[in-house]
Amino acid sequence: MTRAEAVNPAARAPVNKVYFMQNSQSSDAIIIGAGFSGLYLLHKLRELGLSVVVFERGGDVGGTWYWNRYPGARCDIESTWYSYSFSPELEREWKWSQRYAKQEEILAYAGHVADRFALRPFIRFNTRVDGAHFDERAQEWVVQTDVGATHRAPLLFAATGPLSDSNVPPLPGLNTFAGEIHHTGAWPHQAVDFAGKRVGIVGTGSSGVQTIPMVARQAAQTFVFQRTPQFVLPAEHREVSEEESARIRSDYAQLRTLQRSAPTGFWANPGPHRFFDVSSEERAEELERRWKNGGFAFLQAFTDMLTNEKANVEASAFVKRKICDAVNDPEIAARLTPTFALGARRPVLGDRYYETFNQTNVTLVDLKQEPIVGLTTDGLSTSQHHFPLDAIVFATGFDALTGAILKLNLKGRDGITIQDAWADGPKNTLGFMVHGFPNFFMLAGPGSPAVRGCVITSTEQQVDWLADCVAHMRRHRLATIESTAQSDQAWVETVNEAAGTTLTSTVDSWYLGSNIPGKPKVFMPYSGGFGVYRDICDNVARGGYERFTFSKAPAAAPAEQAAPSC
Ligand code: NA7
Repeated sequence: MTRAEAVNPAARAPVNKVYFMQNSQSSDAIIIGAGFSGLYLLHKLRELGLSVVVFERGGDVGGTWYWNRYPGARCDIESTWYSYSFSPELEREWKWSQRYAKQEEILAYAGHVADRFALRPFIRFNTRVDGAHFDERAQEWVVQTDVGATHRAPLLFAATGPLSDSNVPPLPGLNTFAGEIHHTGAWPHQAVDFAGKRVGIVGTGSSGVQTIPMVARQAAQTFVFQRTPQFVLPAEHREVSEEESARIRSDYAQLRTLQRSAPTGFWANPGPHRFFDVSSEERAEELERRWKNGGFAFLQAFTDMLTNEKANVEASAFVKRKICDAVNDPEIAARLTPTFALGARRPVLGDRYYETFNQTNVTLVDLKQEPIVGLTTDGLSTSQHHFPLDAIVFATGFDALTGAILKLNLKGRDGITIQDAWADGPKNTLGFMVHGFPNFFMLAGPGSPAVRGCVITSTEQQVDWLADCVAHMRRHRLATIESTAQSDQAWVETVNEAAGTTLTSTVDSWYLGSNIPGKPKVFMPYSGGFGVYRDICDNVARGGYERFTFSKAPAAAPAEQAAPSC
């Protein structure tokens, strides 16, 4: 008996032809991506009785956790929240060992889910989708993969991940460097040995902040090339004891209610007071308490800390003092200190990040003072120095939210390409659909709230909504669904309005696409909060899927005209 069969008797049943035919080139639905959203979508569509095939470019399930194997990789949301909520049995049986799960543990969890719900037989691994067009006559998507096969299905879902298209800056001389080059988002499966080496790390976002202390422990010399300093809050990693794990698992029903009530999709103990409604001593005490406990709860110490400018200045000053305390050299501390408001960019959780810069083998290079001019065979040059290196790590992030979808090379109705449709930015309705692309659905993409908090919480809601929509179409014999041009435009405006109420629209970041040269600068994720988004989606469904148009499936041929069977 396989592991899957041991945990789930359903896995012992023969693969049902209603769902999937191994050699068939067509199915009811195609899902691109077997990360967390793709896996749950596959499970839901199978429950509806659809035949589904999933194409996954990686060799296993897990999406971002399959690719991001760099040293120190972990989730910055606590494992209690960063997990599926759709199955109480799954919640009871899976034990997280750490407060913030490491990449290996999250990958193991994704594998467990795939086995437990018998999902693997429907996934074609190591298969990249290179193109897809909508065949209007057949009302089907025709999908091409890099293994040469063509597959057809009426429904096409991009579960391609919001942060999956790695951004390697096109630096002059990139191909001439003779040493090793790695990107954090496409890390080798074998451990990379940096012992005794001179290593350059470009980028100080979440991935850089997690990688840098780990590399600095091993490498002879570590050069950190920083373009924008971040607010790095202490994570305070720790093991989860047996008792704590048992308590969490037995309390999940209440915990999920709390989680769904949070605008970010995870619960971070929001404080009840406004910043200036308590004394300065009480404020300092509360900030200190939350700093010591670690995590994003620090940002929720007071209700208006990220919206009231004066409160934000004080809270930012608190963190800046912590940077000065942690870093011995005041000049280095100053270079590590952000100049934007706390919360204007998604803060980063770190583990003794600032202290790493006290190590004598670590050098901070400020790219604002001396930009990179290019790579040579033996290293990296800035406008002022040349740094001989044995290895370069690009922790330079992703072409977020749109990169992976654009690479699908979609052609919709009348031959319109997704590149044309999104020339001025990713227009869409509710983050789900794009006008001109019938029956093509997105998860965790532009217009969705996923990256503004816990991606799993968000995509579970999105999958549930989409599954209901598919069930509605089948019930009413509807062949296609498509968003209208007006509703796409209206959603872009809603996304912009919601962004305008936050600090995050005020500074450059990947939310705006400003990390990718030439990308339209448009605020992409929906920032109005998970609960508000859920209500909007539910109202649209209750209103008979207003904002979308449907076409009817052709009536079934009368029995006497049916083709004779052999
Ligand atoms: P991020 O957060 O996009 O960070 C990328 C980092 O790389 C950031 O410091 C960038 O500086 C830097 N970067 C990007 N391009 C360049 C070039 N050309 N030269 C120098 N430095 C560059 O990606 P991560 O992988 O760290 O994290 C992604 C998300 O994963 C994160 O937000 C969490 O949600 C989890 P910049 O800030 O653009 O000046």
